[in-house]
This record gives sequence, structure tokens and C-alpha cells, in this order.
Amino acid sequence: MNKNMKLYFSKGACSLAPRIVINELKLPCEFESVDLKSKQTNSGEDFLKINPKGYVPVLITPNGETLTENAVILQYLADTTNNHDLLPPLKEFAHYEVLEWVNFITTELHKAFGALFNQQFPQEAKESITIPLIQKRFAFVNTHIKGTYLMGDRFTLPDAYLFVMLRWAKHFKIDLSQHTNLEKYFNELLNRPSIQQSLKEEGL
Ligand SMILES: N[C@@H](CCC(=O)N[C@@H](CS)C(=O)NCC(=O)O)C(=O)O
Repeated sequence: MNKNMKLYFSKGACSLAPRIVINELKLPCEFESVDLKSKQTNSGEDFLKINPKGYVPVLITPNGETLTENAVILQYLADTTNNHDLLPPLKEFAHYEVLEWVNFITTELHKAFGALFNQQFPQEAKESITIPLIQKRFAFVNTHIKGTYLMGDRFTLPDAYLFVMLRWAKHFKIDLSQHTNLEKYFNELLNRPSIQQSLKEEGL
């Protein structure tokens, strides 16, 4: 490890999840915002040269490598710091359960929200297809939260990611009132210092 790492982010976007984990781990990190429309970074760099896929998050590791994809960046952060609270060790089955949640969030929830952010996607389809699908996914999570956090007493990687999905649900005024465990869970997460710090850093 040579330098501080760097996270390219956009305010309130999914890049908030790795920021929460970085703050959870108290890692030194530089943050630079990206204008996702113009694909310019705050310092005027062409973001497409940093990530040709054109999206955040992008993590530049202390060795200068470039890593994309939330699900993998989250694992990288826990693995390289040997943090077994966020991600239990390989030999424990809970390791795979944590990754199962991360994968579920990235493919079944995050991807579904993509349609709501897409202004070209018809409003009627958002209401009749996308929102009911998101509700179905949240209903599943609601009945599978094991404790204060998804996995029980311990805050793990998917909690950071799910927090972002729940924030988006509020933003799009998706009614979560029937998912009482989720409401309680979200309020608990709002009190977590790493989450408070991350929201403050992004001016949210
Ligand atoms: N597969 C990527 C998707 C990341 C993603 O959807 N990022 C959004 C913000 S939440 C973005 O930067 N969108 C801009 C674009 O795709 O042009 C991941 O899971 O990290």
C-alpha cells in the first residue's frame, strides 16, 4: 500500500455504499465527485478515461489500480483490511451469506432502481412494473432481517448497500409502511456514525 485510496462518487448515488464502508473502517481516502451527465470529474478530468463504463463508484487502490462494481469494491475494502465483522472469514458459511446479500442487492434491487432514474423509461411502466418489483424485493428483505442488521447483531457489507437502496425508495416515495422491520432497520442505520458521517460528507 503506497498512497491513500481515492473514490470517485456522485452525490447520493450508489457510490455512497463504499463511502460508508470506508468510513466504517476509518480508512484514509480522497473523494472526487463526478458529473454523470457530462462525464467530467470535479477537477476537470475526462471520467470516461478513468472508467470507460461511465459510472460510479470507481475506487483507485493505494497501489494505483482501478476497481469498479459496487459488489466487488465492498469485498475489496473488507478483504484488504482483514475486517471480519463486515465480511466473515472464508471458512465460515456466513461469508457466503454476506456475499449472497450483496449480490441480491446489486442485481435485484440496484438494477431495478436504474429504471426509475432513467428519464426515457415510460412512467406507466415504472408504476406498473418497476415499483411493484422493488416492493416485492423489499418484502423479501423485510421478512429476512435477522436482527438490528441484516445478518443479526453485526453491521456487514450489505447493510451499507441496502441503506442506499432504502434512501432511494424514500426519494421516489415508494411506500415502505407495510414493511415494518425495514422501517425500523432504516432508522437504526440512520444512527450509525459511519452513515451519519457519509451523509454529511455528501451534503445530504
Ligand atoms: N454495475 C455498477 C452500476 C453502477 C451504477 O449504476 N452507477 C450509477 C450511479 S448509482 C451511475 O454512475 N450511472 C451513470 C451512468 O450509468 O451513466 C455497480 O454495481 O457498481
